[in-house]
Amino acid sequence: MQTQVAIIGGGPSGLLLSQILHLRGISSIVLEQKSRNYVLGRIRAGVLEQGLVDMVRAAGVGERMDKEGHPHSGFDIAFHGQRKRIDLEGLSGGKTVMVYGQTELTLDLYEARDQMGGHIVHEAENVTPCELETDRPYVTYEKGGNIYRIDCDFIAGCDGFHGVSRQSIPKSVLREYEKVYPFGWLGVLSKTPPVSSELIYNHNDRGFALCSMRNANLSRYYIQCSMNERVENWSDEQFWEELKKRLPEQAAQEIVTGPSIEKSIAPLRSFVAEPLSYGRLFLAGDAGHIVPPTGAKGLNLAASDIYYLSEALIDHYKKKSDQGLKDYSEKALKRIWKAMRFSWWMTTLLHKFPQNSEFDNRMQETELDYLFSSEAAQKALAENYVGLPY
Ligand code: FAS
Ligand code: PHB
Repeated sequence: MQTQVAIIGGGPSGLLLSQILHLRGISSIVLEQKSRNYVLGRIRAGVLEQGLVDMVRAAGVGERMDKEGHPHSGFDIAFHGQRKRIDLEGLSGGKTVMVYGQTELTLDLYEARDQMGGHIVHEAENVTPCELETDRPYVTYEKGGNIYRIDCDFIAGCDGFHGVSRQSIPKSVLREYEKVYPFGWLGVLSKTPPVSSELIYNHNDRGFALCSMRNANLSRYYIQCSMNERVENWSDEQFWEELKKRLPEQAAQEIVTGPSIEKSIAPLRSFVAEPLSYGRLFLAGDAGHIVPPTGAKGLNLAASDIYYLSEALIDHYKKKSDQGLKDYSEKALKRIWKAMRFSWWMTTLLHKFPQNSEFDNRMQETELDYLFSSEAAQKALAENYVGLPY
């Protein structure tokens, strides 16, 4: 087979790139190792920055998001009996975020690709990028006992943290930066009304907790747990009991509990790979970086990568200019590192670190006190949370 851009990975990064390229008359084939149901069964991000919302609308995929998504103009931070609202809209000069599940966005993207005749191969096995250093790269994959080859101009590695693309960059070229946090997040999705109309980030002596939602009858809750915790050790009742102990009193009394329809544990890490390009291969999204979900940046960073990469590919085909492709890695990394910093800062601010010294704990409390008392500090939080400019 022949295409202009071979895209490895059928998550939000790969699908959004394929959709944007299609609208500009650039062909692509998406190779996804899992089934579509498996991809759509994953529960992940819930908060979209304005930049991603704008991209989704421009890609012609925003109708359901605008109907079912919820713009949020602030969120609460609870700490030592206090509960402070961070007025995102007021502090960021009018910007808000959109609460709309990544799962829903992925479904919308799949449906748009289907309607426009998008070429997506599911259950593609042993996907292998080849001849990256030449101007005729190709990708092979196996399916149903057959081996296939796709000749292309470029390969987009949108295959997430455990994908094959980053591994295809020679170790002598690749630099990796990583911090693994000494805890994870145990998340529950339940068909219950959210405890609050906005998100509540809770700093508690027992550990961090987050109250989020997907819609008026679908709530998403997380509690910090030890990194070797196992989800089967947590009954729904145990989860709700622990969550209530970490919430402000009123929220703990008002929360509506119910059976979990999804329950999973995510490890927390900060990770960046440099460079994000090698020859004709370009990494985007989790294939190139991972942030702890505290700052709601993972999906939103994938979006800005796709913005830069799609613009660069369009310039190649429409303006015969390769400057965008040459600049892609450096440009994307500038925004990635700033989101990496914010996600690390918010994670350090809100979680219980077992190895912390007494001094470290006092620093954490003082950071929260300063945040609660300084508009300048809240402005800095707000401009990062709504999303730094592309
Ligand atoms: P994805 O990992 O979503 O997609 C990559 C795709 O590539 C997958 O479908 C995978 O099956 C496929 N693939 C992998 N290897 C392949 C191969 N060799 N060949 C072909 N296909 C291959 N972000 C937030 O902002 N907020 C959150 O609350 C949040 N929670 C998260 C919870 C969990 C458990 C995880 C893992 C991530 C979470 N994230 C969150 C981050 C998440 O939303 C990612 O940023 C987002 O999925 C990135 O999208 P992609 O880059 O498309 O990567
Ligand atoms: C979610 O709703 O899944 C969510 C929201 C905000 C975060 C992390 C996760 O910071």
